[in-house]
Amino acid sequence: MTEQNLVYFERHGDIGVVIVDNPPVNALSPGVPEGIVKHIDAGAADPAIKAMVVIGAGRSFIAGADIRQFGKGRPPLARKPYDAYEQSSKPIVAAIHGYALGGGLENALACHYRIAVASAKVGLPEVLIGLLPGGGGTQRLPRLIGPKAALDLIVSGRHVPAPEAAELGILDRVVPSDADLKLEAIKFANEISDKRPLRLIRDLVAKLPEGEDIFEAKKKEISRRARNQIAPYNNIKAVQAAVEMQFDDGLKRERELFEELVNSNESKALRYAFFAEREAQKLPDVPKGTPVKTIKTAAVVGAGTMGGGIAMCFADAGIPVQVLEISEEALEKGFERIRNNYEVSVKRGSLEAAEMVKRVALISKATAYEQIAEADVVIEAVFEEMGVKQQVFKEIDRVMKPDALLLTNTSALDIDQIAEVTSRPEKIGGAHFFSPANVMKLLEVVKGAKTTPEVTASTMALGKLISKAPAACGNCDGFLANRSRTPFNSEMVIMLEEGCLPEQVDKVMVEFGYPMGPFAVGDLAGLDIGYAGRKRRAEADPNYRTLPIADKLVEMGRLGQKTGAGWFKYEKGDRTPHPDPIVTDLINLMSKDMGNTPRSFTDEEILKRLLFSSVNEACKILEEKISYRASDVDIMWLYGFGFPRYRGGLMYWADGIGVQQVYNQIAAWHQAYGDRWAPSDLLRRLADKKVSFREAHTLVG
Ligand code: T1G
Repeated sequence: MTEQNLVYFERHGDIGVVIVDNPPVNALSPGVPEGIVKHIDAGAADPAIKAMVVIGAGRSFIAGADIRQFGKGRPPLARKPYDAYEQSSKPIVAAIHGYALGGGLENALACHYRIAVASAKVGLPEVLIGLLPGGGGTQRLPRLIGPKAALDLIVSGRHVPAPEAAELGILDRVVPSDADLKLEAIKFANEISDKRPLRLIRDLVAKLPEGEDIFEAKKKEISRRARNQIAPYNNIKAVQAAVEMQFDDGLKRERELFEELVNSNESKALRYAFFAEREAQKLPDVPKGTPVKTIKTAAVVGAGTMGGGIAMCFADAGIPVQVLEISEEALEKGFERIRNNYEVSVKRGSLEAAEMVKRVALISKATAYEQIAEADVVIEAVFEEMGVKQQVFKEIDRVMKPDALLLTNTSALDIDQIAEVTSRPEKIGGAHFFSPANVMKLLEVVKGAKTTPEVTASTMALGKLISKAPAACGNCDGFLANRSRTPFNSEMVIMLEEGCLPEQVDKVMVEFGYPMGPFAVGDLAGLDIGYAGRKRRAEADPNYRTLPIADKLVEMGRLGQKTGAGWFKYEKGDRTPHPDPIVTDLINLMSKDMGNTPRSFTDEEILKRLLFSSVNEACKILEEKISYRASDVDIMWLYGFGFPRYRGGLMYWADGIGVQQVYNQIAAWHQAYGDRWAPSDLLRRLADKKVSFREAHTLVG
């Protein structure tokens, strides 16, 4: 698209309107800033124009710089929009709908006034892609709303709804969401057209609150989640510059701090993850534009931990949801758990009490299948046993309206075996939530053999509707996420047989960036869950590699936090995992009984033994076409297993090491440990042809 039709100008009386039209989100792609400068400068020089409005065409204001352009060595702009706005002799109003994010909000902050519709959101989310606001946002926002409020927005990267933005002082006026924004903005421009002096944020002073070191406090606050990262700290330094320096010096400091980030591995990985999440929406076997089912009401069968969490996802999205349980007692227990979950959020301050009341009111009880018949979607979330699930599906098949989505939350069981007991297998798919369902963002969308593209597309759209990160896969034991994780779960226990200890493994993985170590996670989830899965697989596969140490713990009644002891021991009321000499002795004893001589492990070996085993399994999953592409594996690992986002994802991280090196190491472990380490055929071919994991699907055909 040429500059001409990316940004154009309209006259409305003596108000000039500059319209940015770069679908889908009006990113500041090449030609857009140039077009803005051209029209603003022309309007400022035109005697017939007394004020101007900048507005976005389509569904949004400007959503920020074009993230795809970073790293392409784009020459700096001859003249920036921010300078054009501030040097204009006439007032300029930024009119915001949809989003004003990053460079978009920075454009608005350089204007003289800001008006928005109530449904709009603004923010400086650059830290989420490992950057910082590089268009003056770190210097203007602290001057406009104070350094403390600015620090919160810039370091969190959160989107701020227009009403809150007005309260903070970012917006001068908020109009109803259904108002004609252009008209309102023109009216506002007429009102202020003669107002002088023109107010510029650069002329304000960012005053620190008395007696508070907000910067040290913020560093302390983020220290755990910002481990191993630089962007959050550079954002803090940039805001500090707004307090300590003159505006233009602060801009220079902002630029220096930005340049430190733009080519960092952290930002490249975070930008990769941003696009991987969007790439996951593109399903090669589901044509673009496949009709999706509109979801206005939902039902969940099962009021257990998962069922309750899933119901909360709908309520959080403002969708009425029924929860069906045959027993009143189980239903009440489920509702109690839902209320408790919300109360925890209210206590933590992340949810207003009034909002909790609204959401709880959206969740209703059902004790008979007939009551949920009219729901647009039903999600089965009952006990993980095939017979039980098939019985539920016979019932929902009997009662649900013909065009309802019938989804199962099973984490591993065969979707086709569930679908085959119904009269409409084509309407059935998997919607696998991760525990806790109301918190974890991943939604694994599983296609059965007969699942239609419409059902898959509708389930993916449902995922976005309830603010999840959906990613699709085919049907196999464990689907994509859990199947790719299974070798990791085995390898971590097998290493104990060789002399490693749970606390050493957990330390390595926490230092790598996981919020919790895998053994502590097991204790949190409950060790009996994995035990049942291992028993099922051992029955099905005589060659299944059992994990005697893990089984022994469960047989000793050490199920994890819920019994006060598992891999670690726990003091009453304290979730902190403590190494337990009983477990150390058990490991040493069983390792000796296996004829092993305990040896030491380097941190690198521990990390690669765990992650390479899953990379190899992911290659098998890609080879079997259960997954479309490696970046979907990354989405599963980022959102399902807490893989550190600033490392991009499992396959992105492996690419950082190199396919050949990964292959060589796996081949060596194949020699040392036998078949479980046999390199997948696809991995061998990738190494032979020097193809990256991210391009692996090109060899799958
Ligand atoms: N650059 C390039 N492409 C973008 C983009 C961006 N900033 N934002 C979205 N897209 C693409 C996206 O990949 C997808 O493409 C399509 O638009 C729809 O997006 C100088 C340095 C605005 C909340 O971080 O948060 O400004 O898949 O599916 O769910 O200081 O997009 O269709 O091919 O996400 O409605 C700061 C990033 C940049 C905002 C809309 N801005 N975008 O969500 O749609 S750095 C951001 C979003 C910066 C300055 C600094 C979301 C959204 P495709 P979507 P959505």
